[in-house]
Amino acid sequence: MLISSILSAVALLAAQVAAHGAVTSYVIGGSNYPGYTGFSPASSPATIQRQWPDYNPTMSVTDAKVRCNGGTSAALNATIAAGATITAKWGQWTHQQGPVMVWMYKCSGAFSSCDGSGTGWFKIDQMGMTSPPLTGTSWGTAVVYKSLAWTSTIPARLAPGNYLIRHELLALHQANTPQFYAECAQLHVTGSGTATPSGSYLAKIPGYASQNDPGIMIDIYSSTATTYTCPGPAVWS
Ligand SMILES: *[C@@H]1O[C@H](CO)[C@@H](O)[C@H](O)[C@H]1NC(C)=O
Ligand SMILES: [Cu+2]
Repeated sequence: MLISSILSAVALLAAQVAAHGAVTSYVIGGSNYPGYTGFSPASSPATIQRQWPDYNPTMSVTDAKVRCNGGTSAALNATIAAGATITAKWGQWTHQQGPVMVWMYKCSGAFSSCDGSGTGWFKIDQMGMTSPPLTGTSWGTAVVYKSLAWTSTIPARLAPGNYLIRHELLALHQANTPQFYAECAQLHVTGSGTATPSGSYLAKIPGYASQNDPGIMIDIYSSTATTYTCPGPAVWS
């Protein structure tokens, strides 16, 4: 009896750990770029992705870990042309309520000294709820649940340079208990674009919105809202 309750407690814990996820690879121009696998310190081969410690959610928009799930610079970078697509892939993902938000950040120089600090992050893509109810599955994260992938286009007019790309899943399935899942990778963007976002398109991470933002602190089970607004700035495209 005692042993069986311990065993079911262990099984429950394992299920909870398995109930999270992280980006584990990228596809750019038909090439596959493995992401970080295994928990840090790194034992996997060098990647374009900043390493992350575990699948656990970050619970606060002001936690430093929300930026790149704790990752610091990676050894590699991938070249991508402005206007081309990048697909992020998740090894596993289980939540279907909440937005997907894809962000970029222009590094001023080498990736090794690019930490993503300051008000330099901008969104290139996002999907919140496309139709109610809030408890349904018409959400960006439901697309990731079904396909374990998310494809975005690098804006064609974006100026070339070294950029971080950050894929963020915000899971809202627990009332007033937001869960942030974000990983970053290093991209060398090429092309003849000349534009970079400014002003209200830019945010700092952590802290791109208030923890009390209605898109973050929400009880999807008691709210009667029929629309949802993603937290943070508008998409720059
Ligand atoms: C990006 O990777 C290339 C090799 O693919 C390397 O030559 C280059 O130095 C890297 N860029 C940075 C800024 O680390
Ligand atoms: Cu989870």
